Amino acid sequence: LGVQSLTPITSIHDRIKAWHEVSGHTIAFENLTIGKDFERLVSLLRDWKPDSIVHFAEQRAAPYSMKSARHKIYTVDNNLNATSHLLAAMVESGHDIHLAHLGTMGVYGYTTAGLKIPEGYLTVTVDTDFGPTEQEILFPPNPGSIYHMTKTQDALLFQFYAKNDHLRITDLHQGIVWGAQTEQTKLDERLVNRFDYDGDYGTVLNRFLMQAAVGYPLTVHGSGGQTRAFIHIQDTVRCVELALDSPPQKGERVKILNQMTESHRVRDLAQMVAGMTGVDIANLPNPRQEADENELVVTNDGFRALGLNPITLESGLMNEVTGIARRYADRCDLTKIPCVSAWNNSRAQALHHQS
Ligand code: USQ
Repeated sequence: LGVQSLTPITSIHDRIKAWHEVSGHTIAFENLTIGKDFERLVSLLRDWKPDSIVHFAEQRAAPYSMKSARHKIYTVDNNLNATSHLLAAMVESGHDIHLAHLGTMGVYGYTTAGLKIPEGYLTVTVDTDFGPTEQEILFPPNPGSIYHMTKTQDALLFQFYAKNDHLRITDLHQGIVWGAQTEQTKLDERLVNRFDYDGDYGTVLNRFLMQAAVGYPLTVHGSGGQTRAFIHIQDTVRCVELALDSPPQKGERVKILNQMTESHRVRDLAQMVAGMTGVDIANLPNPRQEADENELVVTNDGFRALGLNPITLESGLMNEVTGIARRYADRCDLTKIPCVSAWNNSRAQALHHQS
């Protein structure tokens, strides 16, 4: 993409060294491509006998996945092969390992469902010849991008392996992450997180906070009536920890947890950031094929019951993000801010007419 994280990211070796210096803990590192190096992956699992695996090994950006045919195909190949290899390797290793996978709230779609989005499963009543019967099904998948679609397909792989091999699997349906630092990354500058601000990898609230820091009008797509689920990055790591501490039992169905703490409309976020900083708001043609306006009410009872005490939007934490953005503003390439990956031809034409 010709763009880098706003924050400078040191090599993995320097990061591991920094973590050892501040915490005394040692993190081992093996460089292999999940989805390609199957035999090495199996050996790794056999040698390490892990209690748990946290699976983050997927292309994670919706706009990137929609950039061109090549990007669509890459995203499907990369994401589905990673999950498929990992599950097959877990069986092959012969160890009882708990898998926690980073999924997405986007598997549910954002059409106003008229109901509170449950945690993965939906109870439905089906009319049969013998009268109505109740069933629990996976919430109907409704992805809005190729990236989100790969996560809905991951869900089927999980269902199969949990049923057939009794693998223990937790799928974390995460909302949009915002914030820049966790308690751990704050300990040393070399541990700072990536901060993607570009139109493909940047996510909406962090982009708005960064745009405010450099005086760039906030890039609201359409009316900004899109409602989405959000979570602060500190809560992301807390949720992963809670999920690992409460794995499903062998033979249990896939455990699905909604990893989000609050829902907001894009235009409300823009107004909040503009109110805090005085930056202008620009309503732009939407490059995405998505509803202009939607409601979104989500259950997160699973994590609440496990002890999550949600961090919600507040100006102190938002100022922390703008502070970081200001600090590294000289690394920003303003030409990379616009979202230019269009979902289809008509969206591309609308972008073209505007520019
Ligand atoms: N949007 C704007 N202006 C921008 C950027 C985005 O109005 O400058 C709008 C988008 O059109 C969309 C919403 O904000 O309606 C969210 O976009 P996003 O880029 O923040 O989030 P999204 O593409 O949905 O994907 C991100 C992560 C992905 C994660 C997902 C969680 O990249 O890894 O799975 O959030 S969720 O959205 O809940 O599915």
